[in-house]
Amino acid sequence: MRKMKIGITCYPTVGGSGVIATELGKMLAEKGHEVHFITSSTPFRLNRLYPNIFSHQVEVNSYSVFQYAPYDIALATKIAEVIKNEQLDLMHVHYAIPHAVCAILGRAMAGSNIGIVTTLHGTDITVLGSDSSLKEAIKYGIEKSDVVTAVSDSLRDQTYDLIKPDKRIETIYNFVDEREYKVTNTGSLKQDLGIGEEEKVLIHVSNFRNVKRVPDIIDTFSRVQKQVASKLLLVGDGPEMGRTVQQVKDLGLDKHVLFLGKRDNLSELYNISDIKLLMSEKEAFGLVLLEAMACGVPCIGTNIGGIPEIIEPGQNGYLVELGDVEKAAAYTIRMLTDEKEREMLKNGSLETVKQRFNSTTILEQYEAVYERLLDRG
Ligand code: GMT
Repeated sequence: MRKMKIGITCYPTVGGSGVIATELGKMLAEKGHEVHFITSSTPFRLNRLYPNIFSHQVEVNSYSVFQYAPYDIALATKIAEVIKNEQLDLMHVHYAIPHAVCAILGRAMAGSNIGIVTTLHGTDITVLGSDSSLKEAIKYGIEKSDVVTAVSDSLRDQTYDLIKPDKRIETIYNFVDEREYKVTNTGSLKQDLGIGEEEKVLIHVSNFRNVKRVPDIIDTFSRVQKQVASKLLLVGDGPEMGRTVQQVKDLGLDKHVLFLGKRDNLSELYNISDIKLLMSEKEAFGLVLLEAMACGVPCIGTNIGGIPEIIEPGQNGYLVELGDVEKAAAYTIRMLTDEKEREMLKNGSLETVKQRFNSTTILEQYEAVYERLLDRG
């Protein structure tokens, strides 16, 4: 395998796309490639010094003459600068807009012909794709990229339906860093969080946006709690948090729901959990499902987007239709009370990650894409 100089642009803050871009960069660097992150701030998972990873920060200045700071132009300029100064072999950008469009502009500014790989993660297609002020830019970003990947077949198909690009899109699934997400002993964590040894633990992790349908999580838990002594861990924060707190109060669940906010130690939290819930109305993939499964936690999710490409009913969890909290509660209660089934689903979850979403295989798929681009000359 040739050693390459790879530029990566993503949203560096918390979020699945930022996690995947950063973990990919770290693993590529571990394999000897030189990785240049070109982002608005240092990616949050880039938490230590890596000798062959470089972070180039985009400076966005505000000017009183402009109503909005020109982030996209500043990013394109930075990409051009890094392509030239570092002699990059290719750019891998996450999100069609603005990142693919910025990379295309940056490449032109640099007078270069390096390959651009664009990975679609969901929101750019399923939410922004129906915004007429952005649709043409998304299509342009996709069509002018050299290779376009989507994180699930569902997202690939939705992109064809919504954007209708004249471009082949290939699916490369997300992955987890198995060194971080694994079955571990968490010592007294359950006790430290005030959870009784005999109590079961449900977990939901998200950015509490509308699309995550957090009220369905609470409604499901409220049904479960009546029958099984249990606690619900809510991890993350976002625009729907206020409403969630109110709903928990209204249902008298205050003592049973733990609001943990944004956390880094997700692996430990999964390791004290029995079931993971994800009831979204839009979800291109659902990286949090993989992270949970890698820690041996079976999942219940909606039959939406990429979720059915991860959850195999009866193998590693169950699927329910959007909003079907009755069914979600029934499955949860069964899984929590039937030790044998839970053990079987736990093993199934670990197997899913190992067989279909392991980092070695996914990394090789990205490297094969990069090789193809370099061979093109
Ligand atoms: O889910 C979010 O709101 C965050 C968003 C992001 O940009 O990080 O997540 C998207 O990309 C993740 C990584 O590929 C996927 O696991 C999520 O399913 C996807 N979110 C949506 O499609 C809503």
